[in-house]
Amino acid sequence: MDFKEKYQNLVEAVNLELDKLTAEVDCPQRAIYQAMRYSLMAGGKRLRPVLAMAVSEMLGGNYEEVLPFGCAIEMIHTYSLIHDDLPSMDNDDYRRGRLTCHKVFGEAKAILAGDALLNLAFEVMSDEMLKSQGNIASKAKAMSIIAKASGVSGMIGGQVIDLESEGRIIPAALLGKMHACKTGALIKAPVLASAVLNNASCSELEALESYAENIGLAFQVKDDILDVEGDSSLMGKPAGSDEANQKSTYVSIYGLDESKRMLAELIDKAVKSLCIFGQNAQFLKALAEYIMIREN
Ligand code: GRG
Repeated sequence: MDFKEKYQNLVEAVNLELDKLTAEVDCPQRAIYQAMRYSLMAGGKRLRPVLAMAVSEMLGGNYEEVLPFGCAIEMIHTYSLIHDDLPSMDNDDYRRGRLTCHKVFGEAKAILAGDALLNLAFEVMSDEMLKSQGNIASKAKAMSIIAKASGVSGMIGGQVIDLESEGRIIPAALLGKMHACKTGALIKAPVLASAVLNNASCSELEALESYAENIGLAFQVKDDILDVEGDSSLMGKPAGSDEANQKSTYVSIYGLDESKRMLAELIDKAVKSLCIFGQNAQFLKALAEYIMIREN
């Protein structure tokens, strides 16, 4: 099976599970399901759950066990997008090819839809623990990895550095820290959570940590490049927003050519990190290459 076909199969499994987990319930508060599903089911790349499932398969597990954790991360990711688009944050009108959640449902419901997705993520993971037979400890560890990656030492922390950096040029080290937290943490989380759920050894964990850190940073460098030279119709949101919001990015600090060189170097490092897994790492290696050439 080629890379695209395999990726698509995993995305379909994620979409089916997300659909089940957010099925609308007939109740007076049903409007919140509509707002949650509007953003969640809008067709993102599903990179984070796909990473969790691919790591599981590489380590000899099946992906069904990690799927709820991957879906929980996708819910957290979607909540961050809804809140990031709000007028008090980036004030964006388009996301995933459609109007942003607050543009359709109003600001109050968009805030609540984001909160509800964050909460649901933890409902899903704690339910998995309650269903568990023998491996409660590894599920608790996976949930802890995901909680920390989403919080003050991860995504929210990165967003705070981002907010405080607007309108000024920040040192390269702070830019690296900001992105490791804001974007990198939620890309590393599915890789490490899945490794823990599959009882990975110390050397496997170390290799996967290096892979995840390199693709996490590469993902952001590519995002900054796309914001300058990407096609808005493919990205589902307008390009040029970083410049409009006076953000420090890899491109604004290092320039376009150097950013592209850094991107290729990060992907090379990520691919090399997986050498201990031999042939079994083929899909994850191809996934790293895809991050470099993606158009959305
Ligand atoms: C508001 C709590 C809070 C956090 C915001 C992650 C984040 C912090 C904001 C998202 C905005 C953004 C453009 C982040 C940089 C890179 C990134 C995470 C892009 C979106 O991820 P993709 O490309 O999106 O995986 P899809 O739609 O494919 O899922």
